[in-house]
Amino acid sequence: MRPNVLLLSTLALSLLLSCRSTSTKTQAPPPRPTAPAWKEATAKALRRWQGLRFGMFIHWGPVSLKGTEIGWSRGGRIPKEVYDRLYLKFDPVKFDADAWAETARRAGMKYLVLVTKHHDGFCLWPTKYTDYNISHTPFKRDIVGELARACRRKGVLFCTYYSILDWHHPDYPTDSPAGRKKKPHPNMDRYFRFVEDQTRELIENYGPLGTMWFDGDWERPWTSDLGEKLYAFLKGLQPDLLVDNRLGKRKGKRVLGDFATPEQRIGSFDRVHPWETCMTICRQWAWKPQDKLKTLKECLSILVRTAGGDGNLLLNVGPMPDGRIEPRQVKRLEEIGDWMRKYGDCIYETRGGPYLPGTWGASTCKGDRIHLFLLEPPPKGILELPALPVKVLSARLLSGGKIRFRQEGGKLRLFLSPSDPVPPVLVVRLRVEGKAFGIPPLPARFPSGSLAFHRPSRASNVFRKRVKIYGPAKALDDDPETRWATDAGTKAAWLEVDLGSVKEIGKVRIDECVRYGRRVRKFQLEVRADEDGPWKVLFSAGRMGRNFLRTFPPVKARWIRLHVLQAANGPTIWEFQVFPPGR
Ligand code: FHN
Repeated sequence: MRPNVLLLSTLALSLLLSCRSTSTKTQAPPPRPTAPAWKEATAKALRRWQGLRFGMFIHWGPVSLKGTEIGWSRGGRIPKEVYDRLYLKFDPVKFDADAWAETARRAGMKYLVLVTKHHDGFCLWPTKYTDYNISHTPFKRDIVGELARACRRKGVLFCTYYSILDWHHPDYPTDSPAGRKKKPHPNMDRYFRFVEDQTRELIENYGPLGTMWFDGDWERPWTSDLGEKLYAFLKGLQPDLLVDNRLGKRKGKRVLGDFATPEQRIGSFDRVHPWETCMTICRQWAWKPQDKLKTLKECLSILVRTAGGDGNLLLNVGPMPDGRIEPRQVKRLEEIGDWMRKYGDCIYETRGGPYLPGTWGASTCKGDRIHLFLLEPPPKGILELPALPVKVLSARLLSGGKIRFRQEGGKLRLFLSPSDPVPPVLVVRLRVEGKAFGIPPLPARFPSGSLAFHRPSRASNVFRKRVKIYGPAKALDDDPETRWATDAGTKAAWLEVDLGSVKEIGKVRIDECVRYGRRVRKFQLEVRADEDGPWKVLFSAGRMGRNFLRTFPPVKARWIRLHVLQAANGPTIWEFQVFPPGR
């Protein structure tokens, strides 16, 4: 049979073309490494989650039968063998997932994080990977599953907490109390597979989840490598799953995770890195009879200052052994919800600032609106703030009453006459020209004018050498919420400031932190004009206290030293300010 010339020539031509194309086409550059598939999904999920602003944290388990702290009381206040058998009696017959989800919704909480497994290893879902779980209790029902479905019915985003630290599991190396004991035959490789199996179970059976909150990264057996491996594993299962920063070691520059988790404190103002403060509504994470419940004012103050810092608030409840959230906690959450029903628009989908949060209050912004949350009525009804760099078009006291404003001379003055009775938080809405989020963050107070402001300093002692938090600079920053602190038992200490050049001074203001009592018994102010010269005592005094002011004949000096000679305990100073004569 004659060969098909046309076919052969076609083949030859295409072969030639492909060779030519290879030889003539410039080599395509190697593909640039593309962002992982989950990067975009995570970024979108983060923006959505940040807009939710307020969530419920739930710490619960058989330990509620004892009213002691989950995980931590195992092998401590509760003998291990007793703690580990509590599940055999755990029968929360009044558990009603819809009631919990409704309580969260009514509180204005847009998401809910349930502790599915804490450090004690007990699992609130019928996991296939250990019998130490809810299906082996008298209650048997799947708490995680029921709550996940209830949250979806109520429009509350369901999220989970999972402790990578597990003092109960035989393969995890450490044991109670508090990880101080060692297990006889640990196997971290096998334990890591257990963690992968369980987290997959949670995502596949109850997901998609909003966030997966990990905890327990601080113990040695867990490593950043394991964290990175698990993070990638989870993103592979659910690309838009948000994971907190407790899979890594939270040290150094590269912190693994999608959001930071300041705990029992309000995180610092940060519009760049997402963060969420977790805080207990009482004192203990898990149920504790007669625990101290935060007031409504305390809860609202935490909420507005967290949102004002551009963070989310995860407020924790610890349900009772019968499955109910304690009625007085439900009532407090309902009160918060009343406030959120009025002012939620000033919290949800907002960004923190432009005025930095503090003891005065906080601010959030959205579009051309700035919301000010004042935690105390301003003296004489006049609030003075540094002027905004944009025109203020209007002001309204949303919490009731009249308000006028004037922005001139570098100041924004608000003249308020709040309605009676004064609400726990005064809420002001400003409309400004342009996008409020474009206004660079600014302090809500005026610079003191202190010559020592942010000047180089040193001290004879700093509390546990934690210079970043308690160093002398914290008394020179005009921030009434930061302080220089010294170690307990310190009876004498000094703080020295270099003004940078010889300056004429005539007045000091010293604000002692008296939270722990007026500790300073005797102190003196010393100056010198040159670094090696003798210190000259300007004046001596006994007690210091809050807002200590002293003027003195003008003197020229470059170095100033606040020298505490006698103290009942470690002196601690909110602010040390130095002024020219006549200030
Ligand atoms: O040890 C836990 C504690 O019990 C609680 O779960 C908190 C919540 O963030 N996390 C750990 C302490 O940092």
